[in-house]
Formats: sequence, structure tokens, C-alpha cells
Amino acid sequence: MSTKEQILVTSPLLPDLKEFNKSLEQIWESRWMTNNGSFHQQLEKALAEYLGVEYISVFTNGTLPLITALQALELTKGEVITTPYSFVATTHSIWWNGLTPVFVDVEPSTGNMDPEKIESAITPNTVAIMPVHVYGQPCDNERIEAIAKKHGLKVIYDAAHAFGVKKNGESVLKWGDISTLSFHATKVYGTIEGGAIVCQSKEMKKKIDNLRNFGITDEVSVAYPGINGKMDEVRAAFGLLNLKQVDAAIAARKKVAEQYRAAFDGIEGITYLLEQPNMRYNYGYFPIFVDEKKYGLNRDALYGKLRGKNIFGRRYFYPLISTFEPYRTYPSAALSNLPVATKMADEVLCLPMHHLLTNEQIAYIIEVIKN
Ligand code: T4K
Repeated sequence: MSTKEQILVTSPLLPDLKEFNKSLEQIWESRWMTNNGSFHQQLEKALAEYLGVEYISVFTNGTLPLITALQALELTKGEVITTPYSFVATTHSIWWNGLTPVFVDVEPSTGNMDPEKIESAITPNTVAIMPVHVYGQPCDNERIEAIAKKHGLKVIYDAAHAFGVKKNGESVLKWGDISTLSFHATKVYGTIEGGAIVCQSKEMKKKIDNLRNFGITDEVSVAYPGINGKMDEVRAAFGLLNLKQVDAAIAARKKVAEQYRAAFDGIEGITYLLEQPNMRYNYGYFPIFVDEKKYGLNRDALYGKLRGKNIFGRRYFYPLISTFEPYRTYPSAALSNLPVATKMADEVLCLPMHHLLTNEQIAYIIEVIKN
């Protein structure tokens, strides 16, 4: 295989262009571009069915659902317990609502928030917990929600990575008060930019839909200081077509994961996250963890070596959110509070993982890591 070709960490899922053109013709003909149009309505219906959830509101990206979720739950002051091991949008959404993020450490087996650490971080000011199903690995929902119930806290899952993920045949999006999704181009299922909120009642969906449209409740009334989070018709049409092929894409990703796992079982110092039983995963990411002592190179050296061979992995999620400028002075951002997350962030490398990787490309990546 030529090393001239760049192998990127991901590749977007694209609908058939001819089919997409047909949708565009319909949009042109209707002259209806956005604001709850026909494709938008069809997409919400189709997503609810595909995901096995009742109430879903699509958004223009995956960050506004996080911000809006906190507003829908009327959390206006206090602390929100969250994970530093995520994309920065998770913590930003807390900040944007004038709330205080409180970081807790994660579990090494999943990279998700450690329920024990949650309980000890609760103060009289705590109002909610915002866990992330990082890489689509489901959180320990039973323990998290038992803690939330005991202390009267809301739970908002950042499920940006958990599109189509199920535990015991049930969508993980049904957990907690609200879950949010991202349909960014780099995700398993995408609408170019896009996202959604999944909630548990008709009334809550109505409120979220209003918040997504400036808080407008009718032609002459505005009930909340809402935002413009609406998805346009072009992206809704794109998303509808992508839904038809997402299962095939997940199946292709699963095969990539199987090849990686088989190969890394034989490489000292390279580990990966183990699958938990009774889950349906989406294989959105393939993080490996590099133990310098055993492997002989540290993560950054391997990252650089792969780049030198035209293999562009990404260090998701390094650096930890808690080390970024806006958050590093928070008491909970202290390294001593986050030893597991710090170690994971220092050792992680997400390898190329998408539906278009060829067996030759996978073998080439494995070969470079082996040598
Ligand atoms: N919560 C969590 C847990 C999240 O992970 C995210 C987003 C969010 C919330 C917020 O959702 P959004 O508001 O983004 O919908 C990417 C994505 O931009 C971001 O969506 C994602 N998480 C995050 C983990 O990764 P970058 O800065 O790594 O993207 P970029 O542009 O470097 O692209 C990564 C790779 O993908 C490159 O190798 C090139 C390839 N690529 C990228 C794009 C955009 C393509 O092949 N085609 C493309 O169109 O952030």
C-alpha cells in the first residue's frame, strides 16, 4: 500500500449524491428552507423509530442541545458534576448556563465518570450530574441515577458518542432526565453539523422545541429566553438519507474493531477498552492506551511515528478539559483529584476508525504499531 495516501481518524458518512439531489429538488420546489419544515419533521420521526425513543428534538449542532438541556431543566445556579475526560463542549455547556462545573475522576475500564467519586463531590450547591458515554461506552447508569435520586439531582447524559448504542436491547438515550446527541460529520451518524435532545415526556419535548426557537410559544408570545438551535431542511434531508445506511456503516466499523483487537492482543503495552456484555456498540472510536514502559515508546512518540507514515490518529481526549484556561483554576481541576483521567489522557490515541477503511489500510496501521 502506498504511504502517500493519508489515513484520517474518521471519514464522514455521505448519502448517495443522486438521492440527495432528489431531496434538494424537493426543497427547491417547496421553497421551505428551515423552521420545522417537512424534512425536519420526517427526520425526527425516523430518528425516534431508529433509536427506539419516544421524544426527540433535532438541533443544528451537538453543543446547543447540551446548553438547552440545562435550560429546559431550569438549572440556573449551582454546581454540575461532570467529567474532565470528554470534548470541551460538555463543560462549556455548563459554563454557558452560569453554572459551576465540578470535575470528578473516571473509571479506567470505561473512561466514564466513577460513581463513587460523584457521591463524594456532592455539596449543598449541587444541582445536576452531567456524565458522558465516552466513545459510546455506556455509563454505569444504575449507580449514577441511584445517587441522583438520593440527593434530588437531575441527570443529563452527553450521549454525543452513543448514537444507536443499546444495553440489554434498550437505547441508552432513555436514561436520566435528558440525553443529547451530536450528528457532526466526524460521528458515526451525521447531518454535516447537527444534534438532538432526547427527553422523557411530551411536555418536555414541547418546551425544548420552544427553547430551540427563541422561546417562542405562539405568534405573539415568548415564554423563555431561548436560542436559535433549529436544523435546516438541507441537513434534515441529508440526515434522512444517512439513516438508511448507518447500520451498514456500523457493521463495517465493527469489522475494523475486530481486526484491531485481534492484533493488539499480541502487542505488549498496547491496550484497548473491553466490551461489556449485552451491549450494542456503534464503534465510533477505537482508543488504544500506550504503556511506555512495556511498549517502548510513549503515546506522543507513537502518535508522531504514525503521522510520519501518513496515519492520522487523534488524542481524544487529551488534554483534559480541566487543564484548559477557563477551567484550570477550579479546585476540582487539581491533578490530584483526577489521577485516572490524567493517566488515560496521557496514554490515549484514537486510531483511524470508519466505514471506508480497507483491510490493507488496517493491516498497514497494525504493522506500523507492531514494529
Ligand atoms: N460532546 C461530546 C462528547 C463531543 O465529542 C462533541 C463533539 C460534542 C459534545 C459537541 O458536538 P458538536 O457541537 O460538535 O456537534 C471533532 C468534532 O468537531 C466534534 O464534533 C467532536 N465532538 C470532537 C470529538 O471531534 P476535531 O477538532 O477533532 O475535528 P477535526 O476538524 O480536526 O476533524 C477530525 C478528523 O475528521 C480529521 O482527521 C479530518 C476528518 N474530517 C473532519 C471533517 C470536519 C473529515 O474527514 N471530514 C470532515 O468534514 O473535533
